[in-house]
Amino acid sequence: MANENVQMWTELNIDLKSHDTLLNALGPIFQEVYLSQKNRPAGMGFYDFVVGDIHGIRVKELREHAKNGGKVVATYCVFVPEELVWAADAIPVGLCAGTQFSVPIAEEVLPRNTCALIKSSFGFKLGRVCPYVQASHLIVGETTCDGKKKMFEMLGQLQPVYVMEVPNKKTERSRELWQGEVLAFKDVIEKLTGNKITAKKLGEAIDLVNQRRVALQRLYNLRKNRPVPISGKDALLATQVSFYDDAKRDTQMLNALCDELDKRVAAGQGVAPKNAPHILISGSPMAIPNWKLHHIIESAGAVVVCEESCTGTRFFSDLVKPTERNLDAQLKAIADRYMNIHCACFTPNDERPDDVVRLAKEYQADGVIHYNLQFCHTYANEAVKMEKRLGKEGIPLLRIETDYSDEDSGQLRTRIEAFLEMIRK
Ligand code: BJ8
Repeated sequence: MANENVQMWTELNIDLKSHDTLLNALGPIFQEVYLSQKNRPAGMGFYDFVVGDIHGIRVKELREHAKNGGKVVATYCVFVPEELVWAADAIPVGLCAGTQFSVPIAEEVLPRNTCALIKSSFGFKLGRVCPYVQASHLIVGETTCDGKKKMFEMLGQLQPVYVMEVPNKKTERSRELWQGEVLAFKDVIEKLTGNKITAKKLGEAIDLVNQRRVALQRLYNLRKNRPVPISGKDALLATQVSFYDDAKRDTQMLNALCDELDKRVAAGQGVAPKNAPHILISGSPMAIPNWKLHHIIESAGAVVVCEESCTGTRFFSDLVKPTERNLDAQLKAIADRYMNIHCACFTPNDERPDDVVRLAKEYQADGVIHYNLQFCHTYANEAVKMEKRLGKEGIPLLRIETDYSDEDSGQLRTRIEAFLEMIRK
């Protein structure tokens, strides 16, 4: 198997030496952050397996698909409507870029004062260490932030890239622009795959993705219980895996995990005492293996019960509304659903603080930690607004700005412990 993988990675033009270093570093981190947890749901065994074989079976499945004439479409943002990809019999893969490993590689080209997510993404391609990037036939970018926009220009010199224009406002004119973008994306995918997207295929794809969203909603709803039946780290991992696993299998595994959590809740069984502080994290997405903040919070005795982020509620809260099976109505429903993602790239974006207040109440969070990646101006700015808004609501907030390195871990730990001490009173 290991040899099979090496052969596959070689065919994908992976830098094997560098890739070995990456995988060898991941094992001990996963052991420390995940496998050391006590009283985990048995259903997490699947996710442990997925991480243990992170560049193995799934990449092999994508390769098989490609050998049979199928296409793989990689994305970096939850704005890209994956339904259109599935409907053309292609496979979408949400690329993760949560490791410091690829940051120095990117810094040889990109300005250092670029957010870690962008640097990590670009470093994966430049360093040829990610088989998912290498296995994809098209990378779909978006214009959500300036750093990404310019990075996609450079990425386009190394691999085929298509960029969707995400509007910055939520006006009627912006909605029209976005509908046009969704339509244009349909054409791009049809051209790439040679497959026509029909109303029947699109209807099936909408159902497929909606079912996964419903399963994630179920998982998150279970986190509203006290004691909470699953750690924030485990829930985050299950969400992160949803970005690149097969959607049908992923839905099944999520529902199996939720069945187990239902029983835990009925038995009053949790991963932390009832009085452990419950924390809501709001802000930038956390891609595998960015588990830093959750690990610090949960090592300090609190539990993360919700993430208002694109690796959290923004990924699955809204479904594509059911429509009659006709392409125009379906494409409009898709465009509407995606325009409702309250990313900080929008101005104004008052819906996001509203969401955080609502979620903090729904999840009975004792405090909110606003997390933004260093050099991400949109989320850093919204942190200021969030602080004012939550202050008015009497919800304690801690603002954290960090990157993927471990350099500030000690300092973060001290600040988080002090915050937990304050909300415990
Ligand atoms: S919809 S949050 S996934 S853009 S952290 S790269 S914004 S400088 S990640 Fe995002 Fe889509 Fe929005 Fe979600 Fe830029 Fe900020 Fe970096 Fe960011």
